[in-house]
Amino acid sequence: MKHVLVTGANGFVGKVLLGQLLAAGYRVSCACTTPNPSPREGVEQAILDIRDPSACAATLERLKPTHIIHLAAISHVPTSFQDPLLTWNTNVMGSLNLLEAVKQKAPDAFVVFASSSEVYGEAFKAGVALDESSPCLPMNPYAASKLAAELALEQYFKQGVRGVIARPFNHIGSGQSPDFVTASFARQIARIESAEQAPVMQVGNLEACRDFLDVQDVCAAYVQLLKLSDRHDYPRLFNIASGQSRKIRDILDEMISQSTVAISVELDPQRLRPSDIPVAVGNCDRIRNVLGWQPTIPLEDTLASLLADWRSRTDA
Ligand code: A2R
Repeated sequence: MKHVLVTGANGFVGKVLLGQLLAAGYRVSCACTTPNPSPREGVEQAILDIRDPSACAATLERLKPTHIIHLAAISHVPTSFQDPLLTWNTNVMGSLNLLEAVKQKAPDAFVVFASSSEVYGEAFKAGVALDESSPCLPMNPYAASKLAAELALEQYFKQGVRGVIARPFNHIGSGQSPDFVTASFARQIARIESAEQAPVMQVGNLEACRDFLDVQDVCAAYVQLLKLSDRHDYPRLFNIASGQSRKIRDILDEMISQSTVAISVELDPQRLRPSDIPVAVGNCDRIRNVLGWQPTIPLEDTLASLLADWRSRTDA
């Protein structure tokens, strides 16, 4: 039976991915820095800090996964500016520790590495949908660390490790931290509707355009990428994108239109990123052609469920 180990399983993506892997019939194990307070039935847990090489080796030796989806990372761009050492240690050295452990303890395991569309950085200034052959010009420590991890991974691929690199574009959905834009909007709307916040929405750059995907669609892509392990020949790198660019102002308008109260908007300079790019959009032809994957969830539905999630929370 195929046995998938998910690192970073307690994170935003990991929680959704575990459900999809179980539904697809995989045996699933998860590696997390702390025990999951509500563990899923049938999922084995390993406590693992990927910055610890011997712990990575011991985990892989014990679990012997056939597949690994490596999500564990410092994933928040502002955090990568505040704590670059933590970011590089986790995203680069942590990935290297895991790959060394794969090489030694589970050499046949197939690795799906969750990189990021952020690696394209300055290349987005061309204003066109970028494909996997576009230049990578990272504009922040997070993006640079993901690109460095990709380079390391490619060396392991050359030495016989099997796997692929995924570059997901902006994925959103229930459970995402309000440090990210759509979750921040949803949280504020929920708080305004319950009179916990004045009816003024604090926003950052609304003019930026981004390629948004539902996290469920991104996880479906990861699950499909696992199937490449049955093939001998496959591309090593895949964009996971919708191919559509949406202005953040339009997303805000859509979410406010779904609100039950009148809301005004105020610019918060602290929410502006130091090196923002006006338009980021991805070309997803490769994953569509190779695996038949395409996004299935309309953005409006994702935004509605995001809002419903924040309205239902007592800790918003
Ligand atoms: O900090 P924790 O305990 O919540 O765990 C986070 C985990 N993580 C680590 N795991 C093992 N060893 C470490 N040193 C370590 N540092 C962080 O990675 C968390 O559960 C997970 C990342 O989750 P999120 O920040 O929610 O990221 P998200 O959105 O789920 O993204 C998944 C992946 C990341 O690699 C992104 O860079 C990529 O997709 O695009």
